[in-house]
Amino acid sequence: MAGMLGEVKLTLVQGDITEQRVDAVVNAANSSLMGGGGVDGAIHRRGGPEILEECRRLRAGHYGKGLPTGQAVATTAGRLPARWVIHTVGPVHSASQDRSDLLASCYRESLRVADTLGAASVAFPAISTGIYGWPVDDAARIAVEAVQAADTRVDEVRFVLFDAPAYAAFEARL
Ligand code: AR6
Repeated sequence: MAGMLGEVKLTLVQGDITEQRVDAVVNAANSSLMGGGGVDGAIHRRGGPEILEECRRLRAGHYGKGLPTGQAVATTAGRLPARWVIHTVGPVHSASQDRSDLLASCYRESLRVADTLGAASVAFPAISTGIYGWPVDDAARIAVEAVQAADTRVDEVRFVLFDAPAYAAFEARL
């Protein structure tokens, strides 16, 4: 499914983010930037060791304390069919605290980094909806609103949803 969201072409795909032919794929990382499960695991597995090498250099430099939640940083995409991986750290869902703005910030900051790279197409997973426990309906609302509100030169934003319920949640928001 595809449509326009302001000036941005928005595409929904059910599938694996590591297979996307786009300029940049976004990784649902953690602050350590040292890999993990879910999307993060898949990206490092298929992208190969070059990505982790660059993450290590980031940790040795500007990101000595790790990448803060809601921020984003780019590395090579290694062997993936994309040019860059933009790593962002979603918030862990909390029932007692509203962390929505941190989740929106992941989308905003990833698009800002994409602009600095000159990336025209960017694929996002449903950040925070796996291990970090965010209910997918709410995460879809936040993601779509954040992309809609973003001031970006990116032409195409692709949401890549792993399963049918996540796809349906995003479809309902468009
Ligand atoms: N392609 C697209 N979507 C996927 C893929 C894939 N290959 N694999 C899983 N998903 P998660 P989070 C979906 O857990 O919640 C890691 O350990 C998945 O079904 O990857 O932000 C990191 O290192 C879910 O809908 O990310 C962090 O520690 C969505 O992607 C932590 O997990 C996000 O699930 C981040 O947790």
